Amino acid sequence: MADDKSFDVNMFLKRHLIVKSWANYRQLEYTKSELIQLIDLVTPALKEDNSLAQISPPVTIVGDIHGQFHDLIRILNYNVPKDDAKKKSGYGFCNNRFVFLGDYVDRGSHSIECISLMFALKIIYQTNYILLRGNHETRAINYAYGFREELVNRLGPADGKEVWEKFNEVFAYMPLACLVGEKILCMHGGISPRLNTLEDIKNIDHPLFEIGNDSLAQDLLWADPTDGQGLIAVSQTPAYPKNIVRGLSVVFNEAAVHDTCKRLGIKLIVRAHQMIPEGFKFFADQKLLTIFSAPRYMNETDNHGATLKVETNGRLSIGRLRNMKALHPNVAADEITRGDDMPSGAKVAKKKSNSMTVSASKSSSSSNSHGKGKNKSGSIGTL
Ligand SMILES: [Mn+2]
Repeated sequence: MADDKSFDVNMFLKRHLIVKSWANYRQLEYTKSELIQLIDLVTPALKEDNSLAQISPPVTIVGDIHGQFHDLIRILNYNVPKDDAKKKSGYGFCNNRFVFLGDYVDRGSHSIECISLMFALKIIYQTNYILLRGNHETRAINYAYGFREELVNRLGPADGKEVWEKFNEVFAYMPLACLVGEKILCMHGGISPRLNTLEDIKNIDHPLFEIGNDSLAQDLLWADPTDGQGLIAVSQTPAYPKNIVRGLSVVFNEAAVHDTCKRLGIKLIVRAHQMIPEGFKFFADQKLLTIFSAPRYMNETDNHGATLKVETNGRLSIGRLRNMKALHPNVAADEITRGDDMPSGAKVAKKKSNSMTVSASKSSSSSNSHGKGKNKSGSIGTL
């Protein structure tokens, strides 16, 4: 337990990175005081990113984490050259650049670890880490889906509620979108009929304490591509009908993606927000990519995770995280269908899969592994 009076963010970070055995891993201990000091320190760093953050390649883009702390550590360590890792006492990833697409909390069992580690990295390596806001970094959602409960259980009712309030205050400072190398636009959910220019994102209030209904901010956090079925999806006209699965925001068709890319002068949209069995999925002639980075989501689905690496020369490659443990044997089929994070019409593989395939090759494909045989990456082309 840390000494409350002398919060040291470097020591706090270190505590999250030294895990002797994942087999016996339970959880870190936190005090109200250190979490509040962490939040106070990260607030100005997040504020500086504005509503539309910007970062240059090389950068790794990461999708939903959802309290899966072990998988977050795997992602951070992924593709760190061994020499680099040694030089920096095993934390070779710290100086690498990342854009996280939000949904750090809820669902999984270690939301506090995930968001705390993210904030510590943001404080220490401010310009290397862009932490976008997901729909779970909003009060009504993380009240209901686990984060508040975890804080109350681990800190006690009074401190837990106080820290939960404080976290939700700082979530308002997280940027809603990020421009990577001026050609890739990232957000958690999707595009919007209210997104006409990049200025529209820059003009959103920052901090944003109320997302608002039928707003650009709500669509950036919540929208989904249509599932490819029906007339709307194949229409040549941009369309943004109501998002029935989520009960708010919109879905958008392929024409809407092409139209948005053209108007904003971007080549690719990268978003998260939907569990994808393979960890990633293209839409609209590879103009939109969904990345989901929580393998074996909630220990219920057999999905892989994925990240996207963008190189300085525009080369894109998918890093894939295999799911690791066996499925929980007592999962009923209906338990895996959750409107909140489930794409409509997604096929969920329920059987255990041990094979890794590198797919979605647009050009030549290569694979390499730095993850002790557990992760693989595959080139998917160049911007
Ligand atoms: Mn989401």
